[in-house]
Amino acid sequence: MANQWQVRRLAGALGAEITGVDLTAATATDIEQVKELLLQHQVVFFPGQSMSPEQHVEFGHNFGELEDHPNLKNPFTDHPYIFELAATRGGVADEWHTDITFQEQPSIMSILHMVKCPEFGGDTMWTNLNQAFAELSLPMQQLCEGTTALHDAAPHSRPDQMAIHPVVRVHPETGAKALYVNEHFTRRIVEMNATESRVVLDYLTEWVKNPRFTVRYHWTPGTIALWDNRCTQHFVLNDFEGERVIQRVTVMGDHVEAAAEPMAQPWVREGRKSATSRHDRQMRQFLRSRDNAAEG
Ligand SMILES: O=C(O)CCC(=O)C(=O)O
Repeated sequence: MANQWQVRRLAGALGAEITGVDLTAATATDIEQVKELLLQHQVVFFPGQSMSPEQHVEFGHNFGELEDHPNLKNPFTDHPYIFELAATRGGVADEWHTDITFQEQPSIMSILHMVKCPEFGGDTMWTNLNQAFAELSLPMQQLCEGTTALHDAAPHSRPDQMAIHPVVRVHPETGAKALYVNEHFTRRIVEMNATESRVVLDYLTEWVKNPRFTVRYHWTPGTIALWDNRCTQHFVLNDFEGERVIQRVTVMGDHVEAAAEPMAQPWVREGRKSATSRHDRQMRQFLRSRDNAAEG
């Protein structure tokens, strides 16, 4: 590395802390280096940056198209492209997730500015979804590669916002396969019946939490973190008193590439409707609207 950056790896699975750089003065070469470090470590932290919202957004533009949060409103800051969470307004993301997977083209990466945080508690964890996939048994890998899953925005009271993505995706830059289901937004394995889907999804969304796949970061105010949504999930520890405020810019436009074709058609319940048909209603509605849209 030609410059004076210090890179400290934080865990076996993923994560690095980087010092010796001022991101508000980043050159094109610096940005390329940040991108390389992100591919290598999946989540990177730059403490002591303290960007203004304008600087944060400007920095974000180096990585692609930005988008405001589609559903959630900011508590304090009124800035296009900044998404803000404050603990006093219920803004603690304490369920494992990848950002915005209920959209057809979800987020490529997110850039978080830790504005205010408690002295202790409120750490965030990330998990490496490439490793989570690689360490599944071969039969389980094959099952996952041959299936797709329905995601929705029910946590934002918008279950009508849905997308289907492969359960295993291929990273467009590294080529690595990632397990792409999360407990916050993923509802149903499309090719399985509701009971099977529940069991498999419960298993996979627990599996990704294996501590060996994770890194846990303790924040200081002014830290900038970047994470790759194509191969990670994250989770905030809700174990603190007082205020914690984050601002995020979100780089959009991800094209989710499947590792393989689905091994079966979407599951359709045979026979007459019954009390249990309700478990299939949401998926049926989504498939119908998708088919109608395809027919024009
Ligand atoms: O507050 C954090 O540390 C992470 C926030 C989060 O989960 C998100 O921006 O999606």
